[in-house]
Amino acid sequence: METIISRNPSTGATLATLDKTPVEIIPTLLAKAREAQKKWALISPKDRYQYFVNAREYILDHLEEIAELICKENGKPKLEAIVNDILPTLELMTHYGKSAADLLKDKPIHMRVMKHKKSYLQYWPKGVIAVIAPWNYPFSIPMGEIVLAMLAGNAVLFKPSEITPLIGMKIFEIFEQACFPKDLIQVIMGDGAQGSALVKSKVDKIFFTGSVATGKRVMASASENLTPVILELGGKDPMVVLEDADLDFATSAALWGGFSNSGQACASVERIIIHENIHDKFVFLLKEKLAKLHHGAKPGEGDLGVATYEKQKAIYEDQLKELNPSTSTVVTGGKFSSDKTYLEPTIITNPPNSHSCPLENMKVYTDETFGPVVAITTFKTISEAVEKANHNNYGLLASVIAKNTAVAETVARQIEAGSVLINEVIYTHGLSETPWGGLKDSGFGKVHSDSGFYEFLNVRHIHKEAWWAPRFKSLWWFPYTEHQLGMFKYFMGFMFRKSWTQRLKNLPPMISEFIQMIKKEKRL
Ligand code: TXE
Repeated sequence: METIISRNPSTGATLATLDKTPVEIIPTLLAKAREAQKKWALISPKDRYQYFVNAREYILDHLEEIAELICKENGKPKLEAIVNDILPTLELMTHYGKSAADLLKDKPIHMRVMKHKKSYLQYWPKGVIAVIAPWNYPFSIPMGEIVLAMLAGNAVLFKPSEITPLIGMKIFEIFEQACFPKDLIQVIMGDGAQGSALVKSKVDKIFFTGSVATGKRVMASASENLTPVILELGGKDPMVVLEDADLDFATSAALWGGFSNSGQACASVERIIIHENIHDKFVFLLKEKLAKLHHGAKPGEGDLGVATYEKQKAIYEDQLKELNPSTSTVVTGGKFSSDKTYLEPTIITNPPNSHSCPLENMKVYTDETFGPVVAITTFKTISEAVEKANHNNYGLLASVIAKNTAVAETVARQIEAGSVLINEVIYTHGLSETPWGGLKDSGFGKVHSDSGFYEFLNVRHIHKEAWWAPRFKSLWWFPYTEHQLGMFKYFMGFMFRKSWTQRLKNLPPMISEFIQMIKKEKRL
């Protein structure tokens, strides 16, 4: 049997060797999931929530163990494992566990004209959802989708990243220990081969988080079965710092935005676009604060983690080798640690007094780094800041830092991104109620929020007579006649003319045509 190896990125040590799921059994897993889903869909949302209460208890009882596993397999500090991965998952289980019943209720549609009819929307689960997850937030990203999928009444086939398979197994174990019905969630262990087979397997919807290149492959392959997809891809997220910004606040925001999770977040601050008058002071302060952060001696300790995925290092090398002193200044960092487990946190900026902004033509400024690197450039006017923020293929998240929040908001409202945070960075993926998802190369569709919840549901429009309305044959049914045609022409004049006098003029002939139509023509 083929295997994948889980490694500790801080030490390189092998943590476990796991069997890959043979691709030929994926149809069987899907069939089992379908059976489990049918029964699960019959359980009320309130009763489904009780399962999540059990899952929450299990997570809290095993908090240390889960957090340590995340640190060991992903290489992030323990505080990040607890605060960024586990805490948002507990809140999501709670918020949507409680609100699912309301969200799943039928929703009436108010109609302007057809008052004698009633319309409403009825929601029902999609069926079996494929969740294909990355390694950077190996707990909170897949949990965000698995939890909502199951609360909405679906079963899940979950493929964790091959870089963090043990955390994938732990997620499965949580639901197993919380006594969720058998086969409601199943794990498919493996890499691109298993991911690709899952995409082709006729699941009912695919939630993919990962790189742009793989996202495009997933979408192309899903089109064979017309399987709907949600793509959560990368980012090159800008932070715009306006001239009035408090520099202590702004640099602390940039520090956490750029270097938490070792910069391995699609929402990391990778570009800083700062007013030229405050650039030098900002860079000085940011460097000073960065020097105070440290890597832990053991996995989970310290402020900074390591590079989770070996292959990311080649991207860092490629982007850094393009830099030279005439085009860009490496303020700090730019080298790998002696044991090569991480890139030193790196600040890059334009050379002093550079007005041509050459940095903006370089990969470190245009392409996703997904590492502990921030690239700084300056602006003179607000429109220039907006233009620079938008001059990128990605559009996931952006931040605006300023004292005057009204001005910050005018900037925010012009930035091409799925979320723009004013005086905040990154963190809204951790909120249950707010939507997450980008545009341009960052993908499409929303996760989290009520919009994200409805992504897991089919919607059926039911149309019927109002309880008080007499039943009659609709006026546009056969046969087609002169009086019928006349009546509809006057009806349009009555409904849509600009002036009320004109409208009222259409009323008598409309009624007359209607009476003649009813009296003289036998409706079929
Ligand atoms: O992603 P991949 P990787 C981006 C970021 C980073 C890059 C590398 O740009 O540099 O991804 O991460 C599975 N059909 N983000 O290489 O390869 C794969 O096994 C179906 C952004 O891990 O796209 C894994 O489970 N699935 C992101 C998942 O897809 C396939 C977070 C992602 O793998 C597949 C992480 C295929 N053909 C990385 N091939 C974010 N937006 O948060 C692979 N997979």
